Amino acid sequence: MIDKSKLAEANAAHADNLQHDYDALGAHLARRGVDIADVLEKACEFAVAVPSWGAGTGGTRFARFPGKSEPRNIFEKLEDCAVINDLVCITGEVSPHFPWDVVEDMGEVKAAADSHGLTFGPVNSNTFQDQVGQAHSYKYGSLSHSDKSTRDQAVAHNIDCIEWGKAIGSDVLTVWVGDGSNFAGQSNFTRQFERYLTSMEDIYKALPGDWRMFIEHKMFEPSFYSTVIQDWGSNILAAQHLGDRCFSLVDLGHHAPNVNIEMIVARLIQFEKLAGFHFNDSKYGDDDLDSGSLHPFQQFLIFNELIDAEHRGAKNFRPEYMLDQSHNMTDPIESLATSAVAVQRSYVQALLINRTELEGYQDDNDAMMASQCLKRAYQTDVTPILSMARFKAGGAIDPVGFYRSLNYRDTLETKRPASANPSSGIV
Ligand code: PSV
Ligand code: MN
Ligand code: MN
Repeated sequence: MIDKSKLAEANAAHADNLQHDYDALGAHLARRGVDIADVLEKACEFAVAVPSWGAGTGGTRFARFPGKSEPRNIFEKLEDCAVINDLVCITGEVSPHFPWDVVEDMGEVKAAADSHGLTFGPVNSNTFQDQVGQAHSYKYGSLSHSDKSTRDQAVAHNIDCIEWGKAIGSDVLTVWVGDGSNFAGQSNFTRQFERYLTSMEDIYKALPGDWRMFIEHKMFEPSFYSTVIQDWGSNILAAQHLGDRCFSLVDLGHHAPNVNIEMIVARLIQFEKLAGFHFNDSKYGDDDLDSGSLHPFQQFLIFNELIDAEHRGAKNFRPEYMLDQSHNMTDPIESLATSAVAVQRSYVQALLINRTELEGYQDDNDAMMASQCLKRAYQTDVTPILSMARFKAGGAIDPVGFYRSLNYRDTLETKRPASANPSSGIV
């Protein structure tokens, strides 16, 4: 999507400084016994998927302020996702949301992605919204609804998602439902969860043998008193109930403030149920702010757990990384590119933790040194490694600066006239 000669020219202006900074960091890390080349290699292998719906300008329940030249359909979303990947080279996978991203011939969607060098990650179902012409409303729930016909409709939609997913080469179905209640006494918690599990059993049965199913928990919203899969407890119970190919997905924004998310991650890994992540940041709850924009230390601590699991050779450990953000104030391309790098940054910082030393401090109950051991990795500015990884992969040393120089949105203004409700569904 972007002009390679312009990119080469822009990179040339930064290349000498980058090499200088990279060499200086390399010398510093060498004194700590770390070979920067090994870290660079791992940084280059890192990947995080982008959500198709994140390419559109989001909104709140109060208003939506449409962005200039925002994508109006899956093909235009893929164009923007291709730009992001051209800039940062770690977002080659796109996670679609259905039915927002459904077209008559899903083969065309696959072909479009192929033409951009993109592939598809987990597919997401949507039974938190009514679609035009649907027979039964989800106002009072979907997979856990008291009415069987409504539950069946929600199950059928998830099975459709698997079919659409097959057509585009996905092998994961992520299920998040908004089911819950707003009044004490409105729903019987146990019967509601039983109905949810029965519906999920039907979906699980329809899963192809090489597919996995991810369940996403969320504490509140759209329901404000109770939510069926409100936390990792209900999530892992459901995943364990459903079977070996069902896992629990952690969306960083779906917990109460101050919850120890890294510890939840450790538990899910220990019991072989970690599906992966929807990365974003949050101050209050599901704010869908840019990843690492508020709590980069928390994100680093999560990667500490992930790298620890990798080191220990944890069983059934194959986490999928994905962003899930809603951009109301920034250009989604800039936010998604920046967030992808912020997640990669946490990963690279966590690679620098001296695990042998850390274990020693933990065994000796040396709280201060254990904390300093983590902080030493966290406080290392790994920017030169991240920039070098992009440069080597053919991306931009300065992604946002270069993107701005393209005036991308201006060039698309006639091709993509403003639309009040793009198919991201987020209004
Ligand atoms: C719900 O808040 C959520 O995080 C789920 O992942 C949805 O699929 C996504 O947002 C988009 O609405
Ligand atoms: Mn999510
Ligand atoms: Mn969310």
